[in-house]
Amino acid sequence: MYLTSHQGLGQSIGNIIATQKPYGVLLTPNLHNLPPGLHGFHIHQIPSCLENEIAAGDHFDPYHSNQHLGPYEKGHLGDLPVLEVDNNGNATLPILAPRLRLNEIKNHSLIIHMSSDNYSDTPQKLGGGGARIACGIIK
Ligand SMILES: [Cu+2]
Ligand SMILES: [Zn+2]
Repeated sequence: MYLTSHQGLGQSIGNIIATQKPYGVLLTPNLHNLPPGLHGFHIHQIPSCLENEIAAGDHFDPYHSNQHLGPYEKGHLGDLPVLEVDNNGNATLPILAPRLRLNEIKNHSLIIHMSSDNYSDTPQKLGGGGARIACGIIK
């Protein structure tokens, strides 16, 4: 995963390991240098972090739900549980994405947003996460 930069990929902040479990995909982060607190965390369509991460496109939505409803409803398949960053700027708590299979998330991107995610399109679209602060490609 890399911080946002206008010049392309910014500073590396660590990685996230994805593993298939009986109950979904477990994402285990080993990330540093992030703002403490909860952050919106999604799989985006396009495997690119360029153009200040705008190139990553919209939330992964292979079934065209056109709705941001979070990880436990039938909206965007790329809607993940929020990412928790501790007071030292590290994220290490594993996150279970119960609707995903490992083979369908490859060749997309992972994005961390500045603000949290209320798993809804109201009062703000896409959970209200705002700016994209970090990005990585799922390989
Ligand atoms: Cu996102
Ligand atoms: Zn979404």
